[in-house]
Amino acid sequence: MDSFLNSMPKAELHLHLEGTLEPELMFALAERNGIELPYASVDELSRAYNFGNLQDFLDLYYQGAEVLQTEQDFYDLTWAYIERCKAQNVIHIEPFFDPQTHTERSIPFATVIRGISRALADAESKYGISSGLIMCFLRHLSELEAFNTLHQAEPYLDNIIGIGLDSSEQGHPPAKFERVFAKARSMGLLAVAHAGEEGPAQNIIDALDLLHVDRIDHGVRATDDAELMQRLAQEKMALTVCPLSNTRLRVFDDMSQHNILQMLEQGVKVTVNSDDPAYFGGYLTENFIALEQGLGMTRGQALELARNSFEYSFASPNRKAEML
Ligand code: ES4
Ligand code: ZN
Repeated sequence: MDSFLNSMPKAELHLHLEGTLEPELMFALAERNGIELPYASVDELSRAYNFGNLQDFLDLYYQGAEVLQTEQDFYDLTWAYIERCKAQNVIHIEPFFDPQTHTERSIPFATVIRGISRALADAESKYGISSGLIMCFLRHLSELEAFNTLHQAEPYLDNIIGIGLDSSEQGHPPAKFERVFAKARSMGLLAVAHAGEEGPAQNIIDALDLLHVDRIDHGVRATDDAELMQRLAQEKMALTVCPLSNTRLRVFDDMSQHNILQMLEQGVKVTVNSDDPAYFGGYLTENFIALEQGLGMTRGQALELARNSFEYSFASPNRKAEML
């Protein structure tokens, strides 16, 4: 463990709470809820985490989430992640959750958001970890289902700072969600979207122009389009990049080929994030270590990446000033 990278204060801006479900907790919750998992052991489950692409991963990720049933399950999931943050000096987080993964199997929206929100409140009061929760729409589902989800969130708008868009990028471009994003923004919510992970640079442009997002999640395909790179730098549009995710899902064959430092040096406001750490082999510190080992990231670059995570967070001006 690299102690400089671990003790460096940092923020996490791209993290799926369902993606923090460690195999051990998955087994414990399955037992608690009387669910039979299709794996005999933690080892056998971990060995299945060998993905050829995004869809391979998503299939396992949605299956794993089925063990989450009660408000306490969502609390325990979130709290286990908070303990990881505490251990890695992650002082501000903006986690995602996917309500539709749960409401589709008849778990009430309230159960999900209450469990998560209670853990985030405890993170603030016990550890001083600040947060802003982001609700993602699953892009493989319909526009109408996204509108229904937004409607279900209305009683909980104080618990949510923004909306996001995740799941299968291929075949589900940003345009499909233009109207629901406009509605959410009119309600005062911020907006982010996964774009340019597996899909083309045009999806990044459309997320900016059609969804009017405040940040882009992933966005690594931006380097295919020189004009877009200039625009991102000019507009100080942050990208929440996830190095270990990208190599595990074969977006890049090897960390030595990752373009995050190239983007940083071209003035694009990139940040480092862990995406689905229980599935991709590490939390925030491990992502920074992978950049040091695979790309020769310097301490100066690490500090700049961490600084970007505070600067381009959705934290209040006062909290930002405290962190920077
Ligand atoms: C995701 Cl890596 C990734 N991409 C798209 N959607 C997701 N949901 C959870 N992880
Ligand atoms: Zn993601």
